[in-house]
Amino acid sequence: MKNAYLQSVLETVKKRNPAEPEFIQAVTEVLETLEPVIERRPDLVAANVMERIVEPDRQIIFRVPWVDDKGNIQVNRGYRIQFNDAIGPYKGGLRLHPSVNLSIIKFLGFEQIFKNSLTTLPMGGAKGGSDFDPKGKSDNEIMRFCQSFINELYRHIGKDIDVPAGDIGVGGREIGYMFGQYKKLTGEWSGILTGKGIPYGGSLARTEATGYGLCYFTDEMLRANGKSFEGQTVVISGSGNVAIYALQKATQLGAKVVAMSDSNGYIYDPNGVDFAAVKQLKEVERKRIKEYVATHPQAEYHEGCSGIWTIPCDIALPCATQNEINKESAEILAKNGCYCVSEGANMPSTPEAIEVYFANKMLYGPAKAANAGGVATSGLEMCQNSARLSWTFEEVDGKLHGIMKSIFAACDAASKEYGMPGNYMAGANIAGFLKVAESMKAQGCV
Ligand code: NDP
Ligand code: 2IT
Repeated sequence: MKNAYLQSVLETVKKRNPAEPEFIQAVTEVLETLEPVIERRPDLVAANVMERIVEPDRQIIFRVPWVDDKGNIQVNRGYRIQFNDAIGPYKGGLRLHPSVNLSIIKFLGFEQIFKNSLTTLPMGGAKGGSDFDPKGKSDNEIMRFCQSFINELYRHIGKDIDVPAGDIGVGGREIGYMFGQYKKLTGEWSGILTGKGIPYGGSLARTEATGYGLCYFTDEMLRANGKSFEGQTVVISGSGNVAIYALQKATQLGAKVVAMSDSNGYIYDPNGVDFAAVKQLKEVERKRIKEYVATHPQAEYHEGCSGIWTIPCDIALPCATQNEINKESAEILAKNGCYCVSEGANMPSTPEAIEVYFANKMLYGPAKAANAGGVATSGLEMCQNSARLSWTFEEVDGKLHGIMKSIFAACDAASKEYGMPGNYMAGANIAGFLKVAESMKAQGCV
């Protein structure tokens, strides 16, 4: 990065946030790709948009005490980072995982600004969560944790202020408990969370949206480059919400998905992973992916999650977590003939892995564009709640498909306009950034 202004912004970020490697990683990637924009737009430099956009509007950190089934009081830390509301109310998921810390929530909140801008819907960027580990907890413990989390968070959210949703460890069950507690505390029925159950204001197709959207985006990218999912071998990491519906849609589009994983290990099924079996195992029984081989004897299970990238494939869809593909894994993917990596998870590729993709001329679908279907459909849930009606599955899925096509078109156009055709990472960052930057400039120094 040669631009002195961007260099100084990055230096400030590093100095202010020394213990936040994921946040610095996300900011570095965005600033590097915005260099050609900044060179053309002295007005944005004059408005000091960059230094403002890397500093969250506010960071809320709070104690979450809850009583476990043995009667002991446990304490976790809760977060909500309201990063930027230039184009709409704050919007973004909640993550419950023991690895959660300020750096992780800030990187996710920062990415969410540009992702939400790409959806074409009016949503600002935010993220939240806690270092609470849902694994092995009873339903009652999950409920008590969620209620305590909302006991503090409720005062910071609102349907026109900040609308959280799910992420790792947060699905329909958790959203239900949080929604109930918000209603209890405020006495108000309001669309303050998305990913709600269908009987109480949820949107059809929200559960499927991130995985389906990932495949719609990837399909557009493949077609623009003379390829398609038809007959291709696909590897999908993770076996949670995003991974399960990416499996279903990729299979519907003619691909064979041969591997999936969780944080313990991965399965390889040469016949193609069985969608109904994985859905039952993970969504209903909440068991480990290892159990899949008990009912599918042709499949193999291997311990350790990074081994999944050694399975030869044409297309890789990382759908688990950040930095799950490092340089070494990317090199193995490339060597085995993988020509496309498209990201369902947020920031699943390390910067060194991304360099490998470009060096090998692979198609690369960056997270903030490729996985934007989830939050886009959350935006559609908000529309339905405001209008007090509900659309059919086909209607929502059709809108989602249209949005993913428009996101690819925007990334493609920006990559060409700024002299980097085919670099959809730069295209996504530029297209997402410009709308937010124009809005910040127009709204003055706030
Ligand atoms: P889930 O909790 O449903 O599933 C997460 C999956 O990833 C599980 O299989 C989990 O395995 C695995 N995983 C999580 N953390 C790790 C880790 N540290 N190492 C290895 N594997 C891990 O979450 P989602 O499917 O909702 O989220 C997956 C990714 O997609 C995340 O990066 C999330 O930010 C992103 N995303 C989610 C959206 C959504 O709408 N849900 C929207 C856009 C992006 P295990 O069960 O062993 O923990
Ligand atoms: O990373 C993401 O975009 C999400 N977890 C979904 C956020 C949302 O508000 O639906």
